[in-house]
Amino acid sequence: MKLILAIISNEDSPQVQAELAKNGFITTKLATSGGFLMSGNTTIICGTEDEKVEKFMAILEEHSKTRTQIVPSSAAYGAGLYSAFPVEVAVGGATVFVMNVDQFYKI
Ligand code: 2BA
Repeated sequence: MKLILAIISNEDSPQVQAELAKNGFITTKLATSGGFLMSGNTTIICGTEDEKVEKFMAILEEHSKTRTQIVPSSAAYGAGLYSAFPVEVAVGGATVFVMNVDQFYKI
């Protein structure tokens, strides 16, 4: 059995969690924040069978992959960017830890 900790953006969280549930994953969602940007992100905890990790990763690939988005410069201003033109910013992305589980109890 594996324990997966997946840190994803808040924006991707509803879609990722819905898709995981649809595929039979039981998850717990934590409101977290990164130590570097100090902004909110979402950590999903999931205990699952070894053979289902691949499916979990495929769902993350589909729904929280890093991609770029063109935003008006005013939208990027909060991130410390300012330009007279729309700017391209990276959004989404996932940081995933997969750990072996020694014991698992439900009491
Ligand atoms: P990512 O590497 O994609 O990380 C996104 C978020 O995932 C991080 O948010 C953090 O909450 C979590 N995370 C990433 N690696 C981790 C790890 N080894 N252990 C535990 N949690 C981890 P932030 O800390 O706010 O970082 C946001 C983004 O800033 C990072 O994106 C990375 O591109 C950059 N970054 C983070 N630390 C940096 C540093 N010391 N120097 C330069 N850039 C940094």
